[in-house]
Amino acid sequence: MKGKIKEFALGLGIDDVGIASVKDYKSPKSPNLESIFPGAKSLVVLAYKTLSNCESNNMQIAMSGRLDEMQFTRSSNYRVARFLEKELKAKAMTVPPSYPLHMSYETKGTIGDVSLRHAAIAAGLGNFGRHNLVIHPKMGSRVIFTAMVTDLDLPSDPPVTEKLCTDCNLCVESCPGGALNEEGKTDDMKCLKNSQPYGIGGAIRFWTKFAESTTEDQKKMVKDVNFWRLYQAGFIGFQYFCFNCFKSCPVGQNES
Ligand code: B12
Repeated sequence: MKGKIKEFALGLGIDDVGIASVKDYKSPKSPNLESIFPGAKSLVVLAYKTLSNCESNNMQIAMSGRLDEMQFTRSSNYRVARFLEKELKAKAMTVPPSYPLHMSYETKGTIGDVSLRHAAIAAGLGNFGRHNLVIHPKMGSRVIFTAMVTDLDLPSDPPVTEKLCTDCNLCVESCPGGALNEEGKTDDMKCLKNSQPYGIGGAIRFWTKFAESTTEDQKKMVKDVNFWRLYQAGFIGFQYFCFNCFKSCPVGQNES
């Protein structure tokens, strides 16, 4: 069964596939999988090597690469889930690769319904590095993940036991916001300020100022580039302006 799933997924051009039994998925901050999918037994996790766009200092090019990847990864996730349902007569639910995210004062939109890093680790696709990203044994840090929850009773793939992070500290040094200074924790707000300057924080600041301004100043505010950038980020979804921790990691960069 696992072989059939992997053969189908790899045939779509997905770089790697791992399978985790729900028993081995341990993400303390995420909701229980049973609350999402009663009777869930396994996770199928797909790994994709990202393009070199993230290296560009041109943020339109960098983000456009991510959008290409997200389009391919989302459609691949759907196709694998359909394969499970149609060919293997399983029940499968895809999980959000990025958004929608649960919005609440407690989580501030920083906790996914399924943690893809914890799922990837449980599925034998790598382990955490100093940047709190999952490093894949061959592809390194420049991987993104999608996954689906299924009712197929499948055993987990073997975990990656060797340490993949080389402790070079380049990710920590290259973070403009100091978001990685504390080991084992990403300071989300410090990261967000730099990586998504036109995200929710920027939108709240803009609209608060807008509400307090005169009609004349409001007219000026919507003709300002700050508003145009917020507008663009709004329809893109999340527009990243920083990929430093992701691109600075040297692990696996000599492999294709
Ligand atoms: C919300 C979110 C964010 C938020 C909050 C991040 C966070 N603290 O989790 C912000 C906006 C800051 C963010 C930033 C980025 N993100 Co993000 N993000 C997510 C999302 C949607 C949910 C993450 C989540 O649920 N976190 C909450 C819980 C699960 O995390 P946690 O238990 O607190 O664990 C944290 C630490 O405790 C630590 N940790 C936990 N256990 C252990 C154990 C050990 C041994 C160690 C060392 C660390 C460690 O790691 C976590 C980081 O803070 C996921 C997609 C998904 N659904 O999983 C993508 C995801 C995690 N992001 C991803 C990426 C690529 C990024 C960025 C590089 C952005 C970019 N430009 O591409 C940065 C990297 C920031 C970083 N170095 O941590 C990828 C990671 C791929 C990978 N190779 O690991 C994911 C999986 C998206 C995907 N589809 O692939 N992200």
